[in-house]
Formats: sequence, structure tokens, C-alpha cells
Amino acid sequence: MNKSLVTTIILFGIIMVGLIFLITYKMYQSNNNSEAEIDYVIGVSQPNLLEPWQISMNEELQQEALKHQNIRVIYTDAAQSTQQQIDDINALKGYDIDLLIVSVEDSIAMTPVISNVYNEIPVIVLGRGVEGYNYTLYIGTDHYLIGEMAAEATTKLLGNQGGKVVEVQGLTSAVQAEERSRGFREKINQTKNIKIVNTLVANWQRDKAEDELKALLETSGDQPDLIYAHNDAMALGVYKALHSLDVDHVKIIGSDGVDKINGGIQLVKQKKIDTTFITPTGGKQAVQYAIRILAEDSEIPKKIILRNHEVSSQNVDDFYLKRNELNEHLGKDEKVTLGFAQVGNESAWRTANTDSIIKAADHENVDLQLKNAHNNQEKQIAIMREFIKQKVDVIAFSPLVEHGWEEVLQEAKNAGIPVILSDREIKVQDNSLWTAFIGSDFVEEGRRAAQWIVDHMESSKDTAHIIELEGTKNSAPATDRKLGFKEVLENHHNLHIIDSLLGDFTLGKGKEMMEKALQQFGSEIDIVYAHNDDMAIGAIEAIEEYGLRPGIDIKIISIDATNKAFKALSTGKLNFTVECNPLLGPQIMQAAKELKNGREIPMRIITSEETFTQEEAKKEMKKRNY
Ligand code: GYE
Repeated sequence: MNKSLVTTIILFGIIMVGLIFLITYKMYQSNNNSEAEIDYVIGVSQPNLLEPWQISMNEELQQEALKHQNIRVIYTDAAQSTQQQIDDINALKGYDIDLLIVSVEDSIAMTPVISNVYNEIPVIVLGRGVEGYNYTLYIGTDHYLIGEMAAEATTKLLGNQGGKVVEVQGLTSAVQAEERSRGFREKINQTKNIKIVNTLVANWQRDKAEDELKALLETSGDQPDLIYAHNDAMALGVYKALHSLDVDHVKIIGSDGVDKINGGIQLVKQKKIDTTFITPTGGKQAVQYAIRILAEDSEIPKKIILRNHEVSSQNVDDFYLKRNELNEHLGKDEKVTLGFAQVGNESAWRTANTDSIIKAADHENVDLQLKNAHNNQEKQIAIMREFIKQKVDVIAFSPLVEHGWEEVLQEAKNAGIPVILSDREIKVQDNSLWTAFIGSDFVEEGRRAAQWIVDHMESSKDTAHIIELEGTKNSAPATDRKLGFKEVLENHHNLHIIDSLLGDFTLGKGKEMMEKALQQFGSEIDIVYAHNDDMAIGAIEAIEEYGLRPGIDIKIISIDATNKAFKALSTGKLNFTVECNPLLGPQIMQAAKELKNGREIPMRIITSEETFTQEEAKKEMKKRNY
């Protein structure tokens, strides 16, 4: 056998051995990598994996988790049994998970379970909410808004002659079923010629919807003109029932809009149902935020509300186009010009907010134009018109008041310029006039302020006289902080607001109004509830000049938790403050960049906030950066 042949065979042998070694080593390494470098174990608890929507949520979670070698995810499926879900969560805790991602069906039963877990580890509630705020982050959609959108679609589908409607509800103990039904009914009740004639409960299940509707139609014989089912699975059940009874004139509305067999998109394409609403599952965002939470990122919001999209026979084909467009934009990172119409310089909070926006723009390399409207709505509108003329990429503004923005927002929309609402929301019929809201839950802030009073009354029988110092009239923070405060006070008849005075969020007006109140009520005043710190500081000065001791003779509660408030807490002149985070710059810049690069952003990003007593303030004071 000639020499070269022998060499070739030996060489070939060496290469083969080398290759086999490499492949085995790679396999060993990947196994070892997944073992050795697992930093975090995440538990995922699903209420069921029967519905297309819940299945697509799990797929999105899995796809995103695969991108992160250093996490291990354990999935559980409770098969529509609440008790099983409780057992699953306890089992997951047994595996020492570092974070729980949970989607619930039975919000009432699961809320206390989740609160307990939250006492130990971070919890992300996904898609379907729980009551209260005992979790790290909620990612989901606005279920009340879905109900409203279904009502608008009903009006469109039934036309001027209106008609009879049957509502098919999900699990009644589920927050989302209650919110969808309330949104739907409150809107339908505003119409004259549409009547909800029957309500069925089918617990999100297709077969139950089919059986319930068949039974109803066979007994009543009274056919509706339209049926609104809280999800597509039940809408398919409705279709099957009508089909089996040869009824084909009834319109059907579903919800979830998953692009799968028997998913809403397919059902609309097959003309089995008329309309559905794409409800993003949030699976991808949940994994992304889980990693940030475990890495102790300090800027984790409290709620992320994703936008729903209506799909009907009119636009179902565009759905695929839009989705492809979105995919095309992935990875794009063009420079963005942002026009920010700031509301004014009325408070320490506002100064910190403006500062955060300027710093973040610099840090994120955003071309920022920030103009100040000095608390004048006409001026703020003029500034936004200026930005539209300049063709900025994105406009953001902090609306002075809730009303009067339709015209200028329509002009921005016509110009193709998306608008971000910064820290304050507005009231408009058409929510497509704005793209995203980034800010706080002012109603919850008002509740927290009132709760301190309730918790600190000697006894529930003690009567207390409260002076309320209100922020700018018709502004979202003033309206909602009043609402949340009153909501709690309603259950405590011994707590009386003896007067509400307009302090306009400024120290000067706050002081002036407090002087007026002291003139009128003097030492009868037990408590001052100020919608922001600046008015509270003004009230403290007025009380001292009147000869009473702020924080002692008159208790004072404020909202914002700026440095001013911390100083007053540490000297005992202020009793309690509710945080309202002004550092919105980084999230606004992130949102503006996403929009410029054609990517979808959440409809609402609600910041995570604390409360501070005098004791807590002394501990926290040094760490505060505004
Ligand atoms: O609480 C107050 C400012 O819009 C949240 O406006 C903001 C409010 C803040 O004047 O200090």
C-alpha cells in the first residue's frame, strides 16, 4: 500500500477522531453550560394551556427564555383548576425559584396566594390581573378598554337600527371578565337602540359557551342580533351553536386575536366571527423584565399596559402586512428628534422632572427640543403646533389639564407624529389620538394618603376635620388624587373634608389657601391633605405663623416625596408623603426611540412608587436623588 494512501488514511482518521471529540465536547459543554452557569431559576404558573391565547403566551415565554443561557424556566399548567394552581405555585417555591411569572384565571382566589409569594420573591403578573398592588410588575392589557372597544364594534356592526345583544362572560371571579363586562355595558348603556337581553357565563371555555347558547336559544326562541364573547374560544363555541341551529344572521365578537388554528385571526378570516381584538400576551416582555428585576435594575415600572388592536373582515389582511413591517424594523436604531412641551415650573417635582428629561436626552443621544408653557394651555398647544411644523419625529407633553387637546392631537396624527403623554393623562373620546402614557396612578396615590389617616386615627370613632389643598383645576393629578382619597374616606364617616381649596400645586398658593382656612376654621382643623409637597410646605409656614405646630396640632399628608418633603418629615412638621416619581426621562427617551424606529410600545407604563413616614424618611433621606 503506497505511502501517500497510508498518510491520507491516518490523516482522515485523526480528523474524524478530532471531529467526534469536538462534537462530544460541544454537547458536554452545552449541558454543562446550562448546568454550570444558571444564575436564576424562574417559575411560570399557567392557569391552563387549553386556550389558544394562553398557549401562545407560553410559546412567547419559551422563545424569549431560550435567548438567555443563564436562566432556567420551570413551567406548570393548572388545567383550569384554581386549587391545582395554588399547589403548582407551592411546588415552584419548593424548587427555590428566584422569581415567579403567573397568569391567573381566578383573581379573587389567587390574589392572597400571590401576595404571600411577593413577600419572599419578585412576582410578575402576566395577562390577567389580580386585585391590589402586591406584586412587582403587572404586564397585560386594559380589559375595561377591550369592553369599550367591543361596544364600539357592536354599534358599528348593528348600524343605526341597533338590536338585541347577548353577552357571554368569562369566569366571573376573574378581574378581566368583570372589567370587560363593565367597559362593554357602560358604553352600550349610552346607546338608545342596543339592548343587552341576556348574559351567559361560560368560564372562558368553548364547549360551555356552545352548550349554554344552544340551551338559551332552544328555550327562549328569541334570537339576538349580536353576541359578544369575552374571548375567541367562547366566540367559536357561539359560532358552533348558531351553525348547528342554522342561524347565520347573528354577528359575533370575540377577543384575544391569536393567529393560530381556531385563534381569533383565523376565525375572522374564515368569517366564523366578525371582530376580535388582538390582546398581546406580554410573554416576551415578561422574560425581559424578569432578567432586569433579578439584576436589581432600579427602573422597573409597576404596570405595563399593552395596546389592543381591533381586527375585522375590513383589516384582517393588513394584520399580516403590519406584522411583517414590525419585524422589518427590528434592530433599526435611527436618531430621533423629540419635541417636549413642558407644562410649567410650578413645583420641586416639576423641576426634577424637567431635569430628568434633559439628562436622559443627553444620555440617549436624542435631539430634544424642550419648551415651557408656564401653566398656560393655549401656550402649550402653540408649542405643539410649532413642533408639528418642524416635523419632529415624536412629540411628548405633560398636559396642564385633562380636556381640550383633540384638535392639536388630530393635527399631529394627520402629520404622522406619535404623541407621548408624560406624567398626566387626558380625557379624549378617541384614544388613538395619543400613543403612550408614562406616569403614575394618581387614584392609587390618593388612596394611600387617605389610608394613612385611617391607620393613624386613635380610634375609628374619633372625628377628624380635613382641609384639602387641591392641585391645578381639571388636571389629572388633582382630579384623580381627590377621587382616590374620597374613595377611602367613603368608608369612614368620622373623617370629614371641611373645605377644599385651590392651591394650584405651588408653595405660594398653598400657603395663601392655608391662611384662609386657618382664618375660617382655626384649631378646628385636624388634618391637611395636600395634593403635592409644595402646597404642604406652604401650609406648614402658614400654620407656624398662625401659632400652631404643624405635624402635631395639625397632621399633614402630601404627595410627591421630594427632598422638601423629606426635610419636613425629618423635622416632624410633615407626617406622611406618598411618592410620585418625576424621573420619567429614561422611559420617555426609550419610548421615543422605539417609535422612531417603527416598533410598537406599551399603551401605558405606570411607575412603581412607595410611601414614607417620618421614621422611614430619616433612613431614606440620603439615598434620594430628587
Ligand atoms: O405631583 C406636582 C406637579 O403632574 C404628577 O404636577 C405631576 C404633578 C406633581 O406640579 O408637584
